Order: sequence, then C-alpha cells, then structure tokens
Amino acid sequence: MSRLVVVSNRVPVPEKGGAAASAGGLAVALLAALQERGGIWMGWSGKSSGDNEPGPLSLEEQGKITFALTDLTEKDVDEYYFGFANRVLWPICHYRLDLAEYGRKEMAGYFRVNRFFAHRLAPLLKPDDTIWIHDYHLIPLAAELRQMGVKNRIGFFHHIPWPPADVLAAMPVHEEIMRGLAAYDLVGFQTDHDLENFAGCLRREEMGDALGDGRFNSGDKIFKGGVYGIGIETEAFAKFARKAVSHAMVHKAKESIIGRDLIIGVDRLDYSKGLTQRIDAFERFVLNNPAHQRNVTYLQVTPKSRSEVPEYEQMQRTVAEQAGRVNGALGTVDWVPIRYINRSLSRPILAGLYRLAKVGLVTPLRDGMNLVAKEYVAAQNPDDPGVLVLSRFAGAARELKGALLVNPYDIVGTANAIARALNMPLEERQERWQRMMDYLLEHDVSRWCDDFLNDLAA
Ligand code: ADQ
Repeated sequence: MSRLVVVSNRVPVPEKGGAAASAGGLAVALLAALQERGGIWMGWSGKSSGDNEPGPLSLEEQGKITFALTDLTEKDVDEYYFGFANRVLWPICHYRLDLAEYGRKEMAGYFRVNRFFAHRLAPLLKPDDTIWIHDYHLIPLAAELRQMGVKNRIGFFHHIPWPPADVLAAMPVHEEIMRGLAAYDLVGFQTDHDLENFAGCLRREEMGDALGDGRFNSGDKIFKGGVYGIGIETEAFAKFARKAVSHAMVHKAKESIIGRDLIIGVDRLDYSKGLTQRIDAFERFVLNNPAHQRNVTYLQVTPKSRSEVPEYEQMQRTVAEQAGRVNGALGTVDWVPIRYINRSLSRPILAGLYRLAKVGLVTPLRDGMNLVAKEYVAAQNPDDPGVLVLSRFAGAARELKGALLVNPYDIVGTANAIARALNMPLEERQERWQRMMDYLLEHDVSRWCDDFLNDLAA
C-alpha cells in the first residue's frame, strides 16, 4: 500500500491527546486512512503572513501522519479564498449565477496559490505516493504538479455539486477549470447527476467525452470519473446519540421542550442551505395547522460562516431578522416558535439534539451531499424514530429513499411535509428509518474512503 498524501484547503490537525469526538466524519476517515498507510496532510494554516512571503511549511508529526501547513499572504487569502473560491466557484457550483463576482485579479490569485501549493508540496513527495486532493479550492493543483514533472497517481474529490454546462460556461475561466480536472487520474463526484453534468460540460465545450467504463478523454488525456457519495461515521454517531442524555445541555434541551414536538435544522449559515425558505415554510406550517400552534418548537442551529464575504454578511442579517419577525408575529408569552442559535456544538451534543427532534428539516436549495441529513437519521431512536424532511436538491436525496422529499422553493409543499412528518404513524416512521439506516451502515465514510482509494489504485 503506497503512502497517502492528502491536500485540502484547511487541515483538521487533531489537538494533542486526540479530540476525535469533535472532528467530523470526513476528518475521522481521512485521518484513519493516513494513520494506516502513513502519510502527509497538507493545506493552508488559516493564517495570513500579511505582505510577507509565507515562511517554510510548518511540519507537525503525529504518529505516522505529518501535517504540513502553510500560511498565505493577505492578498492570497483575499483573491484565492474569499475571492475566486468563495465568490465564484462556490456560487457557480450551487447554480447561483446571480451571486458570482468575477474579477481577473481573483482568478489570477486562485491559479497563483495553486501553483504555490504545488511548489510547496512537490519536494515532500516520494515517487510511489498516492495523492488525494479535496474540493473546489484546489482544482488546478494536479495540473501544476504535472507541469513540475510529478508522475504520481493523483485523485480529486469534488465535495459540492457540479453544475450543468450552461451554468458553468458563465464562468470566464471554465475551460481552464475543466482542463484542470483532466489532469487527474480519477475525479470523484457526490452523485450521478454531478457526473452527468460534468460529462455534459465536456461535450458541450467540445473538450472531450465519456468513453464508457467511467473513462473520459479531454485533449490527449484519458482519466476516470466516478460517483462516490460521502458517508458519515454511522455507528460512532449513533452511539453518541444513545449516550447523549448524559450531557447536561441535551438534558436541559429535553426538559425545555416537554409537551412539545421539536423540529431541528442544523446548517452553516450559507445561502445554499435554504434557510429563509425554510423559515417561511415553518411559518406557513404553523399558520395552516392551528392544532400544532404552541406545541411545536423549531430549533435552528447555525454557526456563522465566511462572514468576510459580503453575501454571507447580508445573509446573517436577513435570517436573524426573519426569525425575529416570525417569533414576534406568532409567539405568545409562554411560547417561542423558533429558537435560532449561532453556535457550533460538539458532535455528541448535536447527536443528542437530533435524537430529541421528531423532524429533521434539511432543505438546501442545492447541496453536494449534506451530511446533516445522514447524521439526523443515524441519531434516531429505533423504537421511536423521527422523520427526515429532505430537499430533492441535496445529493443525499439520491441515497436516502425513506425521507420525505420536498422542493424547498415550494413553501406550501414543505409546510405540508412538516405536517405529514409530525402526524406520521410509528410503523411508517420505523419502516422509512430502517431503510435509511441500513443504507448508512453499509455506506459509511470509511467505505467512501476505501472505494475512492481502491479505484485510484486500480
Ligand atoms: P457543508 O456545506 O459544510 O459541506 P454538510 O455536509 O451538511 O455541509 O456538513 C456540515 C457538517 O458541519 C456536518 O457534519 C454538521 O454536523 C456540521 N455542523 C453544522 N452545523 C454545526 C454546528 N452548529 N455545530 C457543530 N457542527 C455543525 C460540504 C458540502 C456538502 C458535503 C460536505 C462533505 O457543501 O454538500 O456533504 O462538504 O462532502
């Protein structure tokens, strides 16, 4: 088994003594793979070196893993991260042409930082290392490494949706981005729809085509593309949930909703997550179902994210005002319909809150996969499971067939689904939950990791 080199924008370096409980499933799975094979995880430290050229990589060894972190200049952070990655690629891949802010400077910064990453990484590589690059921040990295003569196997996993050709083509450098993907040996997508869109982009731009057996060509390059829907650490998460009652915060939450049904939403504060439409749907549900008024609480746990990007700053204000307005309009002296919290919670506590909730509301307008949907299912009590209300535009909808699928733009439809979920008989809830849980146990995050790495090795 060759050594593994993982590269991602940010690196979840475990705290000394291993705070594994707070790490997400992706980090847990990749750390386990790195620990088994020995390897390197490289990425941005999250720090800026101001105007100065960043110093050498900072290396930290933990067991068989070396974490290799680099600072970036302030200009790099502005152009590569906030600029091109989060104001062009993120909105484009989430079908939001209206929010994409193109700038030549930002595009140049994106390619420059990818070249910089390649120059920092190349000296650490051994000839038979397997390299696995993650996410939209680093699409051109393989092409840069190839230019430096790196011949290793290189795989890429795209965590977010891949848009249709007409959407992608609105991005001025889309051809270069597509050529960047063709420099990999294997490109992984979350769903069959993303892979189809990708093949459609190659065809439409007359850059290449599907050759069958998951192979594609582009120019003189032949590479593979495949579907690898990411999973969670299903068993470990279910265990957190079973044990969660012992957490004071979960216990307090439970006490505070006695006699009421809990509906939960957990998302980074991001416009792709459909928060404003979701609050509208909850309001509509309450107005349409007077019998449920006063006996339902909607808890939305939403840590702030990317606050430096103007669209996100705006979004924070909008969602907070909207939650306040609905509470003002519907609330009574002893009932607050929406509890809106901008906090990060530990995974065990999150698992406990999911288990208390009769309905998991996961209604993104567009999402690569959406792990919250999977976590909600894994956390349920098999004797009395809650119901997942899931957007048809989340990658998870391709897999979780026991969910109530909704169109998040259809406010009344989502409101009706909430009502249906709250009124669903136990037997139907159990049957739906079991179907999803069986799937999640079989397709957990370790399997995702193994499937991708086996195909990259093949
Ligand atoms: P995200 O857009 O971040 O991920 P998601 O898949 O839902 O979306 O993952 C979010 C993670 O953050 C979950 O594990 C969740 O538990 C955690 N989280 C959210 N709110 C939290 C809170 N308040 N406290 C603590 N933890 C919280 C991107 C893509 C997704 C894709 C993933 C993985 O956008 O589509 O599923 O990568 O590939």
